[in-house]
Amino acid sequence: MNPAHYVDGTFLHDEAGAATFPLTDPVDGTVRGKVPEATRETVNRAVAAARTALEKGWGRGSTQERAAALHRIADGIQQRFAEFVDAEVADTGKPRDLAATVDIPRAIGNFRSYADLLYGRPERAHTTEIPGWSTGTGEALNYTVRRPLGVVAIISPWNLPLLLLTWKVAPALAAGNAVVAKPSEETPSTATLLAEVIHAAGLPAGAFNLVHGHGTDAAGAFLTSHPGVDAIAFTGESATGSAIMRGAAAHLTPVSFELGGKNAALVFADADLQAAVEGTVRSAFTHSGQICLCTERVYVERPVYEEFTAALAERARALTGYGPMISAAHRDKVLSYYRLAVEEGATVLAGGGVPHFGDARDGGFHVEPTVLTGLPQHARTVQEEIFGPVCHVAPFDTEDEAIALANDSRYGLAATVWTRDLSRAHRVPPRLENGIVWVNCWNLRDLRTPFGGIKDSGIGREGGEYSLDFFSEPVNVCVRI
Ligand code: NAD
Ligand code: 6OD
Repeated sequence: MNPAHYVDGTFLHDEAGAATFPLTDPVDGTVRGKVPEATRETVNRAVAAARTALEKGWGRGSTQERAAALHRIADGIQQRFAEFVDAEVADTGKPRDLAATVDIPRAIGNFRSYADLLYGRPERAHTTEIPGWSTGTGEALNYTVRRPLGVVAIISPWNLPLLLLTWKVAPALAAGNAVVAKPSEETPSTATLLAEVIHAAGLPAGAFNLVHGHGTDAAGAFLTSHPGVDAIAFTGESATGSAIMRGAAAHLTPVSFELGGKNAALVFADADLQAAVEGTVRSAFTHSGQICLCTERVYVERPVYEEFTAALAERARALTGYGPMISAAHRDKVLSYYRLAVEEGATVLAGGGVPHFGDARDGGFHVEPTVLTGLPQHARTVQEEIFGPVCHVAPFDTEDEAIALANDSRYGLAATVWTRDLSRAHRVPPRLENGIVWVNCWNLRDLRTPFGGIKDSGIGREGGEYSLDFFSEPVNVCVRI
């Protein structure tokens, strides 16, 4: 498929003279399509269409109407499930079962969970009455209503393209905003299918708009620095977050940021070691490490360090069927860290290079699942986000030391704790400087829980009411009695 912009209820195919860029298959490196590059004019049209949709009443309807619309979108994705899976696999090269069991079902779940949240709400959501007390002249009844922010820009990355796009689009629409979305230039296909589904679901023209293109000095920057945008929800690299913030500063546009991570796993000697090894195989190597929640630093209590490390390396060497890096550029970045690790003194226990398949995949962007040991805590390989199938394992001696090592990072997204000690399981998580801590599991998600990071890993929280809070503004109404 050749992706198209969707602006003001219309798909813009093959605009005369419009620039395009190639869509590459990361599995074998072949070019499989072309993507239109949105101009500033196209972005302006999308923002104007979103504003007009609001002026015509989108967002002022009942919560029940919007909930029903979200369910129709979820139904539409469900009906075209196989197409969505095909498109996600084609863009990312990720294993088919991952797209079919995580990405696309979660996208459906994103719409359904926000629809369900809306059903329970009164028409004037979040109404809180505070009767009987006032600093002024007489009694008053205070209550709070929430109103949508207006036109919101949504910028999403390539690693979980539909999951992370819908994770923002669903609550933004649920709260009554009009959306202009820009997916990653690497993964435009499921976003285009989503626009088709939203079109078929009967949302008014302009309530949802989609523009394709690059970020820097292109569609992403045109959108996030646009004076007509009332809020920005972004997932991607921390450095990109800084760039977006600079562009947004001129208009004081509020931001919600989900950024990078360098997530730690702490394996205590009392843990179920087999579960910890299997859990770390999942947390380090799922989607070839291209999930912001993936573990790149593992700290293991010394008595079980050798046994754990040997078992992890053996499992990593035995992995098959893994997908590629998203692009040649990202493959090269990950390989540069594999080389840097060796220069910094690492011992490579598994992987460390490029696999050879003897088929078309040798033209693609694969790297080997890699396990490293022997680096000091300050090594760049231990401190910088690599975003590939690689983790470094180091020993620790005490609980305090483990916590200090985990916290020694500019990032603070997620951590995993492996222990069978009930007290430790509750004692350690609050001391970890992260937005999310999993105990004896990884990436187990309840969509109503707060999701996000601290330090350089983000600003704000997503999920359930947290997203609805970001995408709406509380208004105090004070009625004199
Ligand atoms: P990226 O920052 O390169 O790109 C993300 C999006 O931002 C893309 O759509 C891109 O076109 C756009 N963009 C780039 N520069 C821009 C600019 N100057 N102005 C506006 N938009 C711009 O990230 P990526 O490489 O697509 O994704 C990988 C990164 O995302 C990793 O750092 C990963 O940790 C992070 N991530 C974080 C989370 C989270 O929830 N915390 C989730 C997924 C990915
Ligand atoms: O599961 C989620 O809600 C979520 N935001 C996952 C993010 C993964 C990052 O790559």
